[in-house]
Amino acid sequence: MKAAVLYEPKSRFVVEDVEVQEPKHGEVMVRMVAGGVCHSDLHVVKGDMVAPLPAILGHEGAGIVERVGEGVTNVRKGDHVIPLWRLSCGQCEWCLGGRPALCDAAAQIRSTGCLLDGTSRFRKGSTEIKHFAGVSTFASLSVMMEQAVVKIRNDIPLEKAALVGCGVITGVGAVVNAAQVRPGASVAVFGTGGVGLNVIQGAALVGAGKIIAVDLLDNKLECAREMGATHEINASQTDPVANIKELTGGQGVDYAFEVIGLPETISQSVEVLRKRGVAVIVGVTRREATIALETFPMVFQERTVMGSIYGSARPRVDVPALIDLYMAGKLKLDPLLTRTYPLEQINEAYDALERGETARSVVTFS
Ligand code: COD
Ligand code: ZN
Repeated sequence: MKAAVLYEPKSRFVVEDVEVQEPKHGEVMVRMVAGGVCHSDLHVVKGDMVAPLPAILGHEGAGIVERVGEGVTNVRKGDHVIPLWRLSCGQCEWCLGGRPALCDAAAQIRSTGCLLDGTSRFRKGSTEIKHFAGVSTFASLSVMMEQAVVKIRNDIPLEKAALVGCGVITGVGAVVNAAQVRPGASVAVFGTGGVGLNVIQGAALVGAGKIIAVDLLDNKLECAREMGATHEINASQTDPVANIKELTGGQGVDYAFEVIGLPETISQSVEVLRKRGVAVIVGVTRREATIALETFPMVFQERTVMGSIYGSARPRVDVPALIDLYMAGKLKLDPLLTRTYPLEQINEAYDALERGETARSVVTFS
């Protein structure tokens, strides 16, 4: 099968033939149809986020079950599925407590680059190739745990459905599950890429009032308006904090979301809060980064700062529900998918993302 392998940080993807082994007990083999080009993989490419390498990256995608290993009961050959980049074992404290995005087994898979039995299903000659986030969606045939796939209806085009597995659920979920934004509330969103646009879409879905989009690029801000932003600020031309204060009568916003992963924009997202405001950090910085927090307003204005991973979601429930919303015309996926590339052009797809030319693109497999 063909896959995009990253051998070391700060290098390009190598698209090549990789050997894939049969799924073992509790595992499924998925024929990938689309793999989402998300910025988080780029953090690994740049070395800002550490993952065991060499690995087949990709954590967003959609495909069709090709084969199932022994004991698999949730899905069967031919099912359309979305891989979950944080599986939920269903047994740990976090899964049982309704927080499957914090599953302990998912953390193990991510840190080892192996499936739950501690081994990998990918090889290139004598070299073991690791799994990424347990799903490795940049592979024409990928093997993952049964708990890492969710079955979806088969009447949605898979290149659209792919976006739901990361960008959509992460962004919409940050609004709905983490912040629990109230109708009429004011919202600021720092960073309107593939994930930030879905924070905007989530805010629009729950009936937020002002939805203020902040980015450095006008084309991203145009897309933000299409997704439901009511105001746009180009932070390369003006101070976003002063501007947000001005747009809210000097008060600030009820909710601010940081969807970039920079200490300076995380600080800005806290500075723009009004009384009882909540800042939600979605972007991941370099590991050693810290921010300074002005303590007085934390107490006297009762501010909250929180993080959100995977939209603080319950993906098995939320992924099919989001797909139903799209099919009912209530969730936007079409404007998000800017371009489709063959897997062979994955490096070009990431170059375009870095240049800010695409909101979301997917690679497809011939
Ligand atoms: N001010 C305003 N906007 C900025 C600034 C700035 N200083 N710097 C960059 N931006 C804008 C860019 O122009 C771009 O539009 C946007 O920020 C970033 O968008 P993308 O499309 O490059 O990135 P996404 O949306 O695919 O991913 C954003 C994340 C924050 C999710 C990602 O970078 C990240 O931190 N991932 C790690 C966390 C994680 O694992 N999340 C779950 C999987 S995605
Ligand atoms: Zn992602």
